[in-house]
Amino acid sequence: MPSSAGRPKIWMTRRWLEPVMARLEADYDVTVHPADVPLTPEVMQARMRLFDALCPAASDPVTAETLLIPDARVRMIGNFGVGYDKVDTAAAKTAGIVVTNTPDVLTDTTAELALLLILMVSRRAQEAQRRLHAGLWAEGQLGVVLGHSLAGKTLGLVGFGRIARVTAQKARDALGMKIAYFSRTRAAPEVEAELGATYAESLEVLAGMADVLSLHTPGGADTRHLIDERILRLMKPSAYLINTARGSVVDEKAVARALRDGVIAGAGLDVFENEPKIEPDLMGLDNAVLLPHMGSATFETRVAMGMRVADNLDAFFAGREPPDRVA
Ligand code: 8YV
Repeated sequence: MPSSAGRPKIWMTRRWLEPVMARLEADYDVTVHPADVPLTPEVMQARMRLFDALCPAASDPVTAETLLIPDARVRMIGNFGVGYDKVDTAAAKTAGIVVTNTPDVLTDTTAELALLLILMVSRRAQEAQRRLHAGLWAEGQLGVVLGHSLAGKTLGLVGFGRIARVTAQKARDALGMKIAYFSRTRAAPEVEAELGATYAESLEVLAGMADVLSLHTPGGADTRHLIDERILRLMKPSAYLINTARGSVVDEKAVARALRDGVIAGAGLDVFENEPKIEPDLMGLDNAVLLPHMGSATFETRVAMGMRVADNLDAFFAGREPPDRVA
């Protein structure tokens, strides 16, 4: 699609990495939204009238209010992320707008981040680093920043999709952890056998058996506050909670209380319900490792995600079925 006037017009809510921008700009008429202008519904609606496709990040809301305007020009949403809970897919279907996501390319990277959080929390790396920066080198004082070993401990996965399975495989192979999981649909026996994974009959059972409870469900209404005070109280006091899925899956105030009161031992959280705003009660706790939603944040993966969106745009505008269509 190199020729000028007829090129599809695409709008990106933020600038992607240069190799992706170069590819998109070669084929499309690309507009990048300025970082300092908030994405209000009015801004989104105006862009719906001007462009052929929108490319939001996974955290940008694309609501019914935006999608259902009567005079929309947009025909496709190329979501930059595997999770698309911020796109109202029911409204998109009603409006006849195609939605795509970016599966597979971020699976390993997000699983790596889950392992990073598991290791940081269990070895109290953040607390130790804070002490070091404060000039409190603790090496000579046995017992000052003691963590807990992971080998032989149980990693309990909530949800058992691609990222959960790769997290399980890495935790088993690299850390010697045992694997258990709960999901609405039980995996095939050969999948369980390959990972040595035990199926827990319920979330409650899994919460009670896990030394590390790691969340891998989609976001959205169905999983909102799945991890609440009741579930936290079923966990072992020595257990850790890890969330690389979506902030909405946990009741953050309940997690902060559980961390403060010793109901659980620690938490590693990469995602937050109202990100980039963080629940104030979670801030400053030594046993809460907080990261700014960086599960997919490597150069290689962010390029691959952008290329995946470009593949979907190319297919759509060539009149083919986009490979990663979700609505
Ligand atoms: C975001 C994500 O896409 O893939 C997802 O579901 O949440 C992330 O990869 C990324 O943070 C950019 O917003």
